[in-house]
Amino acid sequence: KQQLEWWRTATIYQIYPKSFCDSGSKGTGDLQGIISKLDYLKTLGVDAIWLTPVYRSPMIDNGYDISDYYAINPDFGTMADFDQLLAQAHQRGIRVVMDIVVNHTSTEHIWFQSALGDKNSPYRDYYIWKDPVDGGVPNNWQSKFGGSAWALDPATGQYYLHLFAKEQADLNWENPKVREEVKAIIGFWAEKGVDGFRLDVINLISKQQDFPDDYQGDGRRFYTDGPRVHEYLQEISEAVFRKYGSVTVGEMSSTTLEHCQQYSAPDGKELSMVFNFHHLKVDYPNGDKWTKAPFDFRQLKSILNHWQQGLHNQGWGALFWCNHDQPRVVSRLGNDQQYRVESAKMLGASVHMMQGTPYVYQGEELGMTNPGYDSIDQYRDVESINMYDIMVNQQGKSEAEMLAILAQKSRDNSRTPMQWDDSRFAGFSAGEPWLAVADNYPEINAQQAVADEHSVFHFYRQLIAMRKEIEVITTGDYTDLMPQHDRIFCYKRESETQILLCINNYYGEPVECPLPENIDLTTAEYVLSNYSDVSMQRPVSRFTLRPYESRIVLIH
Ligand code: TEU
Repeated sequence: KQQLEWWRTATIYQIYPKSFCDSGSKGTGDLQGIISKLDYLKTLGVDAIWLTPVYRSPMIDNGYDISDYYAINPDFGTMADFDQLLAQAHQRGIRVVMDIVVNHTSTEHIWFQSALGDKNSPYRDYYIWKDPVDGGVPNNWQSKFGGSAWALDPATGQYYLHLFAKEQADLNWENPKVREEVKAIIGFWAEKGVDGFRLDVINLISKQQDFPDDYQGDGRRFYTDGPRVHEYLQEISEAVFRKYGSVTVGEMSSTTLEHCQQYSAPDGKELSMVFNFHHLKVDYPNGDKWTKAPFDFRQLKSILNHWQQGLHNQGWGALFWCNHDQPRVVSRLGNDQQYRVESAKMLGASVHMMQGTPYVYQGEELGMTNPGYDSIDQYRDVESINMYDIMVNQQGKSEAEMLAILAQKSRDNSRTPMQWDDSRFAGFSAGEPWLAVADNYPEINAQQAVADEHSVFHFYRQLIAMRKEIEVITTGDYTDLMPQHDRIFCYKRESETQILLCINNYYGEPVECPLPENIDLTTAEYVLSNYSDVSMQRPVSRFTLRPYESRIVLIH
């Protein structure tokens, strides 16, 4: 049997350095702070850490606007600090994955600074410039942060494309010099010993070259999974990823299963695995993120099922609920009050027993919650502030309504400082944090969790360990046993030698659970549950699931 690549049985921990740990009193996290927490991560049992960008940046989009790909942002420390982090992680058997943002650069990058205002700059063609149309923007594409996707270069009268903030100018991947620059950047970090790369919105890099108006949407269909994206990825993979044996995960915005089967095909011609976000839009009524709404449970299961079946033996998915762009999952899909611990564990079990590579976002292993901010002054995220301005100041939505939407949907929900202990500022920093700590840090923090064997932390530690011990989790096929049930998510994993059932009540009321009669439980055992009295029981076909109860059954 072919030797499985390490990342097929691994769990990767996402660190948002600005909010992880401050070694001093700046109020923002840094690399030395991460080094000080590597033993905590070793205890959790994660195999790798993914750092969101720590390169030099004006921090308009918290590092996703890079002004120098070869330098560390002094806010986070020095290159010597980075080298120390890499060495200290490797000493503990923890690999390091870096974030590569090459769909766009900061407008403070020297390439853009040279190109701006000078059509003859050797870097002008690194970006996407268009003449005005009817005296205005070249087409009607919208930025994902609100407003037009075009900004004017007054000196030349041309516009440049920015799919995100106007300070994030899209690179022109049609230009082979841009592709050579990208290979050099990734090669520099791979040569230092970085073990892999998370590729930011990498499926947006190929734009349809006639840049047509979009009369059915915001323009994304003319650049998402674009005409040459697979060609570009194969070129970079051939030149760098396969040369260094890097693990790679592509962040695929608004993508399709078919494209993701090609992006993450077992032949390794493009990437190791993909992030897709369809399952995280089931509380976006009509696809609109900026509406307060409950999530659609059946749609959630249908999407998870579609991707599990679609990638089995045809690709490889990242399994995740949380990241630095998403609200805290226990507040979003669970119950962050009466059943916070039970629902956080149940949600963890739901994805960790699937096929793919799980990603744990900092604080998810503690059951950290949304902070519930009640003033726009508490927010820092460029997207949230832009949308507040558009919806309140331009569209006239009430401030109270917009604050309720932000409290549910803002990206800052997951960016609150990591809660380490019950000391001031939750042990995150010795100074006032850049973003307010959630009020519940005295009860919800790592120190308390590590000391409590029934904490979410130790439940996640067991999930991570199970992936290495129970082979069917990695290789088995996937079947949803109750796709129509409106409260239970129950799926089966099956290989030649094992069957595993993952049974989850997604709601706060008890519910009868009728397992299919054809499942033989004679040799079955409960291997994990979020209710401590389950492990001594023998699995049966009919039982009651308590609020947010999760049971994992193994049949040998
Ligand atoms: O995110 C891209 C992306 O699809 C999301 O940002 C989404 O569009 C956004 O959250 C609006 O809902 C990546 C990074 O993860 C994000 O932090 C950056 O802001 C973005 O790219 C631009 O680099």
